[in-house]
Amino acid sequence: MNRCFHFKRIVFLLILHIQQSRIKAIPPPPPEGTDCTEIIAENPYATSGTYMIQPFNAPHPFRAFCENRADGGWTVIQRRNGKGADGNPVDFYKPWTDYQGGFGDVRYEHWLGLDYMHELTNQPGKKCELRVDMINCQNQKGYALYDRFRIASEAARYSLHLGSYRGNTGDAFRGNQYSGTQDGRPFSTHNNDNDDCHPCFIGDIAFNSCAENQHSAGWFSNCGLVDLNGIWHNQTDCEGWSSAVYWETWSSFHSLLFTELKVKCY
Ligand SMILES: [Ca+2]
Repeated sequence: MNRCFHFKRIVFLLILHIQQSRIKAIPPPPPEGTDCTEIIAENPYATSGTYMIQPFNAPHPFRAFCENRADGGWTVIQRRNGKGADGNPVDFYKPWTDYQGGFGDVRYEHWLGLDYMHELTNQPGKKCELRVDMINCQNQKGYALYDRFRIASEAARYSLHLGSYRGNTGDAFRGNQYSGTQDGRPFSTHNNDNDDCHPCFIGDIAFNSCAENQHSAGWFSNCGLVDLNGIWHNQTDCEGWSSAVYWETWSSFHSLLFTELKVKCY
């Protein structure tokens, strides 16, 4: 009886092994375009949703959320709304490698990844525009547009490069004389500090890292007026947090309920 059981177990493990090798052997789906702008341009009636994209010169295709707007197709690179794939807010206080490779589900709250943002915004012969959509704690909608947007390579620590601004929320990326501009700044996380604080002060409190101080990550100067990767807060509890989702030329005291960063490349 023991031998029979042993034999059945071997057969079971063999079947499991064959099934697992079949699962492993399935290749990733092929790319449907170089980016969402191209996919929507070729099929103007395509629905907003997830697509496989592979920018020119990118080594692998990857999944992204494409938004089909009246003004074209946009590749979403960040979304905050307090709803991850499991219905709970996604933790954005993450280390450098997580920001490089991305986290969250592109259908929900997520960060696409600095490597993908670099590939997307450095395609030969294409220029990219950045759009930031926001909803504040009073349910008002705001937006900011930058006519050129580029994320530099890992060697340049993914620095942010922006063209001219238009919109109804103010040019928070360029900040003011006290905050410094985030345009041209390298990216910082709590374990990779490239900001302009050595140290910075709030009152008489000194700190060296904006990412650590604000439980966030971003293209910090000292520290700047944009902090879209801080802790998300709901509408009943959005006021007065030091770590929150801020676009400070529009909403500096109330955390934003929604943000979406997206790019159109053409
Ligand atoms: Ca620093």
